[in-house]
Amino acid sequence: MRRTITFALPLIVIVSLVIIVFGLVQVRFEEERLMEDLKRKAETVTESVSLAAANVLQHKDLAGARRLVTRFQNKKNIQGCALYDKEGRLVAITERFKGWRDGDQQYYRGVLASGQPKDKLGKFRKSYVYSRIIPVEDSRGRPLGMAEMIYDTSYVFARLADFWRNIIITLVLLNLALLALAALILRWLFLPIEKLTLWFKHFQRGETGKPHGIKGGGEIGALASEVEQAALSLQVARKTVAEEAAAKLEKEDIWIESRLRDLVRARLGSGDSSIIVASNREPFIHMLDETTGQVRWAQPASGLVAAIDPIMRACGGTWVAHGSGSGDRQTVNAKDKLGVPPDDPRYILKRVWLAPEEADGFYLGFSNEGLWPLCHITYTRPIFREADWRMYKAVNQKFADSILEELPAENAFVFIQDYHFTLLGRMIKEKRPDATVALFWHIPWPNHEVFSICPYQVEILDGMLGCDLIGFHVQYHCNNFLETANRLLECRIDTEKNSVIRSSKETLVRPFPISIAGVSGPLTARESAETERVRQQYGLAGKIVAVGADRIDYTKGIAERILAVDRFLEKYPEYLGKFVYVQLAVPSRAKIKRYSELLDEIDQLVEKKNAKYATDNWRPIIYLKKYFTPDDLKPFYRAGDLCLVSSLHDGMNLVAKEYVAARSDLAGALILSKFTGAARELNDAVQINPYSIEEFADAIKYACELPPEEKRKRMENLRRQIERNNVYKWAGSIINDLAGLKKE
Ligand code: ADQ
Repeated sequence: MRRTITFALPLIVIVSLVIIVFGLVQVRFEEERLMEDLKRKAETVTESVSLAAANVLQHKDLAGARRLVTRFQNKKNIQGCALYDKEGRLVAITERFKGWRDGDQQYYRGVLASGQPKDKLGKFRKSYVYSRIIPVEDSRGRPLGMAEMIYDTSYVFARLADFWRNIIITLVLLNLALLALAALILRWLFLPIEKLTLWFKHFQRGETGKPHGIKGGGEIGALASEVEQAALSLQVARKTVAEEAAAKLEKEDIWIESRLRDLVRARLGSGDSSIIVASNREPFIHMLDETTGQVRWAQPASGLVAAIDPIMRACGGTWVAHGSGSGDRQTVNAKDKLGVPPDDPRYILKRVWLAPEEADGFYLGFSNEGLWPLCHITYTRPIFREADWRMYKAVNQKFADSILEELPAENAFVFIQDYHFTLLGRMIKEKRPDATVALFWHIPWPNHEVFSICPYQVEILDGMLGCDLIGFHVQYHCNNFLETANRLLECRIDTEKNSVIRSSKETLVRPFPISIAGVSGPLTARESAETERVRQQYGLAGKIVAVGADRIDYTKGIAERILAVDRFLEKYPEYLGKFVYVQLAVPSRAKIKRYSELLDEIDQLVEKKNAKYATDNWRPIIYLKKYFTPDDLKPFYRAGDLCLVSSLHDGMNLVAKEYVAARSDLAGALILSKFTGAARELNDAVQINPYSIEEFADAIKYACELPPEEKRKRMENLRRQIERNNVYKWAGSIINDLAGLKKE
């Protein structure tokens, strides 16, 4: 009933308003018409009475006057007549109006003095009355007195009341009819459509066995039958794809995009939308240009996005992330979703909205002022605020709720990214214990002593152990995690299986070194031209060029790099005028004090070192502080004879891999900090300790002077390593481990 009323309410309001306005106009019109009639009648009657009255008043015939006024006593409509002498005194009045305007001598004298008829609306006892009075004169125009007609106007109001009653009855009947109509439309049209939508929603989530329950023919029955047919075809197609994928998998052994897609279909089963990825950073951000009002999109500078986006492009599915762009809300549908990449949609991005105080507490505060410095050993003190922790928990819950809405009925697979969501695994499992949940930790995991300073250590570890699988980049971080769980939590460690068992729930802990999509093929003419353009634009032609590309973060060792370039030029002056270092750097987390201080520190350092060495046509450091698209970065990588990666601590570091991938010419040398996860795999890089500026400076010289053949060999090995261990293999290994786990 409530739905029917809600549905019919707008119509009822509109119809009622129209009828009421119409009624008001009609009543006003009717009232005016009735009063006009009455006045006309009063005018005629007073005129006719005045002749008889003249006679009676001239002869002071009191009996005649009484007879005259009594003639109006028995009229059907309540009316009366009064006669007055020339002083305005009452001579005779119809019986029922006795007491009429007693004492209102002034009024009568006024009429006598003006010699003009007068009419008036007024009240007599409880009735509304209308009166008309005219002066009576003899044949020579001398005043004899006055004659007055009085009418009870109650019948006018009675007529209007009748009118209103009819309008209200019409209104009630019409609204009842509208309600009945609404109930019929709902019953015959909307309820079946709603039923069908719900059925299809369940079907999409994998509940394919239920009937939709819509019976009967007609348009709705036909629609239901068509939808059922389409759903059936989809079900059959999905099964075929999964079987074909399983068959193909057995044949192939190289990890490429299509192999991963086949693996997902074969192992995770239920179709295109089976993977749900959760991360704080969204893979595509929409920004509103305030001046033009246009919305532009970009891919954020993030190693996580660089790694997961190719996987989602390959497998489809839904990526749930914080919608942080100023144009994000304008580009989603009613369910906060959009297809991405925006120019060629391959998977779904679902945006979760956070209020500024939520984003500050969860992202800037707890995640980046607390957990980030806690896990990176760079001697930046972590800050833990209770208010930030509360926001962190609330935002984890918000993401959990959003993800739970998306989970299919069966074969649900959630892949959580990073330190922003330590509690998410447990929250999802509480509602959907059947879901398979994996967490990948993109940053290092410190030893238990370091981690034990975190005031929320137990909640964090417990939240993470809600997952079925936790992945780190390297075995060393897995060991640190197992040791941390063992020391700080009530649990058992299975050293054979590398797993943690807590309250009879087992969580596997495994190393999965993340990577990029693969290496690029031989240079195209367009790519060579772009590289040349970059060389010309920045005056790099004929110079030895070193490049670095980073989010501006204190873990990346950017300042140490500049100091090393300074020491290199100081120690080996033969390179003055010949060596250029190009630093591409995009600011990040600039609202945090430590990051804004770092921005200033780098600005000043670059300025100081350039001032120290610059000549009229050369400066040693080119600092390009802005965002570059992945395609814009490549010509710089290709122009760089060296790439400098000097992180003080880094989970993996994808820039090192991107540089190697771009060097299909096999030229170029990679200088890589030994404190990156990448250093474990990229053995042919020139490895350095970035804290040792002297060693770093010497490594630059060493790399500059590597014989071309040696460079070539090293680059070949590096590229082979990346080609074999690409991001599809990374994702494939995680999915294989999870699928095995499901069987167990
Ligand atoms: P990040 O700390 O973001 O990633 P990294 O792996 O180096 O670090 O990735 C940075 C990404 O930003 C790269 O894809 C790079 O191309 C891009 N980038 C750098 N400079 C840029 C610029 N000026 N403009 C635009 N883009 C730029 C975290 C961990 C890493 C881990 C990744 C993946 O800290 O250790 O390797 O996740 O797991």
